[in-house]
Amino acid sequence: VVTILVYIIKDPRLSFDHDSDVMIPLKSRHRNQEEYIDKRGIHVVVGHYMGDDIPGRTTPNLTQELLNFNGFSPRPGVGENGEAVFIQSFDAARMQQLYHINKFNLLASDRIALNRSLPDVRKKKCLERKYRVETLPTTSVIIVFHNEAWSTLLRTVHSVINRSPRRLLEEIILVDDASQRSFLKEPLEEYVAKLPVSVQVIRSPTRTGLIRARLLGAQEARGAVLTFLDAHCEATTGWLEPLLSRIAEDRTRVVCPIIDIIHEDTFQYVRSFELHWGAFNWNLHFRWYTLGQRELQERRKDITEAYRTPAMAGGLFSIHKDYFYQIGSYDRNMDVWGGENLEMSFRVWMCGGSVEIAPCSHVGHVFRKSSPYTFPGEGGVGGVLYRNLARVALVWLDEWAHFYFKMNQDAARMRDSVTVRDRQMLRDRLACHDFQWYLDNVWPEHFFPTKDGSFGKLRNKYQNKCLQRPMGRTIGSLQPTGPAVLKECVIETYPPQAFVFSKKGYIMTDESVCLDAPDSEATQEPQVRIMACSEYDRQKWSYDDDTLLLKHIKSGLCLDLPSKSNPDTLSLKKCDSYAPTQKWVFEHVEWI
Ligand code: LR7
Ligand code: MN
Repeated sequence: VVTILVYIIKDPRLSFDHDSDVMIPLKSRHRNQEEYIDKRGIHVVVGHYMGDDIPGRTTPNLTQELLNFNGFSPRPGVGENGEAVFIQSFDAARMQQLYHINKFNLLASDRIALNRSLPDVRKKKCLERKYRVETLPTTSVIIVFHNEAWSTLLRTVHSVINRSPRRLLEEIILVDDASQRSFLKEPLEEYVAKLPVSVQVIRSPTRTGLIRARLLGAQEARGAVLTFLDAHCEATTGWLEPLLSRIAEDRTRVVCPIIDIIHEDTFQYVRSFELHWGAFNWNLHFRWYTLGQRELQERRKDITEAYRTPAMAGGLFSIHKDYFYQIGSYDRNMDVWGGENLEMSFRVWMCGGSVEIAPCSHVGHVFRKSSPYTFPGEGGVGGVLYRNLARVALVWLDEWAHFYFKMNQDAARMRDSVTVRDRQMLRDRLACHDFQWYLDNVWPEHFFPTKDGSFGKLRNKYQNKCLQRPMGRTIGSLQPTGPAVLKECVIETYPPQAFVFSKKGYIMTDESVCLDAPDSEATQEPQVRIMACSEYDRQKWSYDDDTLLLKHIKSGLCLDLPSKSNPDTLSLKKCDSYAPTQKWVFEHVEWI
């Protein structure tokens, strides 16, 4: 369950670093918890409480009373300026108990003011940009939620009210997707009635999922633009103008902010990277990857300019209301969670619009490692998610739908249980481009097989084993990089042993990792590894069908078995067409 729901998440450069506060580290009693005495002499416990990991606490003790308890009690100064909140050891048990409710540190969130201050994380250049507010369209901010915490939901609302020009903020629409918490009923309505901006609460009588909940909200919206946010966000200064001004220039743009990180343990506001865009892997799971070459070039000219992205994360974006309906709103047959972000990204791109990121707009989001709510529907979380993704594939992926189902047994099982006629008709009606066009034009850096590259296994003739990429991409880790190793060939389609040999000479596989070796000048014995695809020459290879040699173009050396001095990874040696260890067979795998 956990891995399915994981999105980016941690770039080591971003991970929360509290070393600077540490005076005396202490040995913690729990695996996922750090304790120390800080500079002020206070005993600090930093929880990384991932619920079930805590020994002796496999079943969270969540009583109805606890779930309905709104413990919100802010303490002056806590978390101001986006700073981290530390919970002291005498509150650790409470923190642990509350963590399970929303899968973030609720106790920390409840101690932070609803209108806390945040740093202005924008690049200096962004401050020089002037927007003519009177010329921008108004927006309705739509926030859907299911059993959200009081403090995170209302901090989202307050941050929007406090940091949006009043003229532009038509209203806020809260859509309650059948929450069961009593404080989200009348108390919420009473609270929002006193706010200086119109805030409506719309209730779905039954659990409908975030996709249909957003449609309910959109239906009531009066603003010219719809701006969607998750229910645990914080908007920073100047967030709205960059989004609306792009849409004012061109209604067919769907614009996302930079999504910063609100740390799930400390609620620290952590600025996120700007050199990434959104895309997806062979499982159709959303990923952040390094920006494409074209966009990197463009950004050198002006770092404040919005840039294109192949896909959006899904939760935070603005879209013109008329365009939202013109382009087919959402697929209302998608349930609960997942897939709608790629569905909308493909649809918008392929049917004439664009999806982009405005780097001067920053909004924080609480990223969690697991989901706190149920996934009603057959098959639980997997069933729901893969039914949604099967719909995406069947409507938008053309030949690659076949590839998708081949690589993903979970999705393949759902294939026959979904009907997508209405969405296919929409695609016809809008006369959209095909997926080939999308790959060529929107995401030329992709690592999917195409008709003019080869796709298959790379078998070493001497050892009779196959190249395999490093495994796993566990929670918080980045792309699966590491040594290039040979493993027993798996007969069936096995994604870790499937490689695309592109026309440009890259040998790449899922998660955008490539066979890589440094230039010969760089080291005595060049190391072959699987690294993030970079489009550098060091990742270019050429294969000779006759000699079966696989040559690293930059060094002029050939791929060989590991050497004695470096037994853990493949090596490059002087090319020798008589050397049996240098013979590679590229075994074609059918993907269409
Ligand atoms: O049944 C549900 N009903 C709901 O109203 C399930 C969820 N929801 C609400 C929920 O309370 C929350 O406000 O929908 C919102 C999104 O749910 P999350 O916060 O559990 O989702 P997420 O942040 O894990 O997931 C990302 O992908 C989702 C795929 O369906 C949605 O597009 C989310 O909006 C999206 N979030 C973001 O894009 C924030 C940045 C994440 C990244 C990368
Ligand atoms: Mn979210």
